Amino acid sequence: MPREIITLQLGQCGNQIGNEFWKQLCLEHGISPEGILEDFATDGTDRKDVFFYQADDEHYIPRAVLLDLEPRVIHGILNSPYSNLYNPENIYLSKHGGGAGNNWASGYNQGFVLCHSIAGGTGSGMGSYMLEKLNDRFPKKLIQTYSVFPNQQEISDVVVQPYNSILTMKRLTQNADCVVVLDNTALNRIATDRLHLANPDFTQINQMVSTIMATSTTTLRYPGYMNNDLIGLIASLIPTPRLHFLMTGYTPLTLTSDTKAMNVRKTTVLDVMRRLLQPKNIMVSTTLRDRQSAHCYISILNIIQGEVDPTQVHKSLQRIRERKLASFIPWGPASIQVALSRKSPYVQTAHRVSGLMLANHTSIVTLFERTCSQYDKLRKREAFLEQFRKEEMFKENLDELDNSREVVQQMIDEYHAATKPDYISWGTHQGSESART
Ligand SMILES: Nc1nc2c(ncn2[C@@H]2O[C@H](COP(=O)(O)OP(=O)(O)OP(=O)(O)O)[C@@H](O)[C@H]2O)c(=O)[nH]1
Ligand SMILES: [Mg+2]
Repeated sequence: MPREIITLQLGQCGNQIGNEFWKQLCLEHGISPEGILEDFATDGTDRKDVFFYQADDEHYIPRAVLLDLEPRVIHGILNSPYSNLYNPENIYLSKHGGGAGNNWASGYNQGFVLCHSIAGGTGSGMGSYMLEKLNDRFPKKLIQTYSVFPNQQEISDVVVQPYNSILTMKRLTQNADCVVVLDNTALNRIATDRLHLANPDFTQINQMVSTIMATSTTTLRYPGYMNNDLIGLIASLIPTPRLHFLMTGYTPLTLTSDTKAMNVRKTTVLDVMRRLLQPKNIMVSTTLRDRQSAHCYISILNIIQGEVDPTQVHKSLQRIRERKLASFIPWGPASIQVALSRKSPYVQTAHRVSGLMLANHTSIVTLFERTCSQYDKLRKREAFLEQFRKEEMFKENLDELDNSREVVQQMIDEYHAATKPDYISWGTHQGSESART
């Protein structure tokens, strides 16, 4: 039964984080930068075929499509040791190449992963277009994204960032099944506070990103007894379709370039699960409480790797419940799932146990609300709209912007509603309203 995943990398950010992801996957599966299986890795029981396919000469090629409207980043990849890893037919550097989607999509079975930023032009605009097209053409396929949100503490030279973000967030709401939110604000904070980097650059930030991406896919690549397909993984985290924006946490964090081991004394399953619940380890900048809502978890999936005694897992979950270390939605059962995952035998780590948390938490809206308020300020002043008005979609009017803002607001409202006990009936109310119109 095929369970392949196609990765689409769009724009600078999408291609940079995508490339880091493939480097990490090559390391974990014992594949050289040229795609050749290393001698030490020939009898592995991992699933290389989820993300790679084999050419006629057996060398491994990522199922990745690289797209950008400017050549610099992709040229960089093609001038790196990984230049021969990718299938050159799947690299598109111009608008005209982007439409030839047929050859890579047909025949593959499980789903799509899209890597992009929401704030630039290519990853957000072309990413939105791809999301709509994939949804149209493959309505039953799962679409997951890794979406990078801009650093809100940084003055951007892209003045239209809030417009781009809102337009993209509409598509992420309507056309993706699952969005893993990667928040540059939080990633920078973690790099500064936890990794003690004075001025973190994208290479360092992207190492964290690739750790998250690689770990979130380990259960697919190293099959165990649960969560070894994308659908199962997502179904457990997303109980209602629109609340599909996930935050992540990882511990212990180290940089691969860092030779000094982390100053964590010991790592047990309980330590790891407790640390994952601490706001300082969460890679999205949110406020856990605000005027409208006491935010809470909708669901949690912890992927734990390393030397784990399964009985410890049960004890840890009990401890978390007893001590109320996490608050959960009032309309359903507290859902913390734990997947114990094998890890690559070829990559050495300093810690006995490590963990990734994928969490569906209502406080993600505080990030979206900040984006909306930036948007509202610009929109009210009608600032920087000339470039938009030149494009077909905005020639007549700016309805698409206003509509996108509404779609994002409805999604935000639903997250707030999910903090309340009567969320289930809020859902029916919305449903009957849309049925009437
Ligand atoms: N984490 C991370 N963020 C990035 C990276 N490169 C760019 N960004 C963020 O992405 C946003 C800018 O989008 P880009 O990906 O550069 O733009 P693009 O998709 O190439 O679109 P163009 O405007 O057409 O160049 C900003 O918020 C940047 O902070 C990266 O390698 N890693
Ligand atoms: Mg670019």
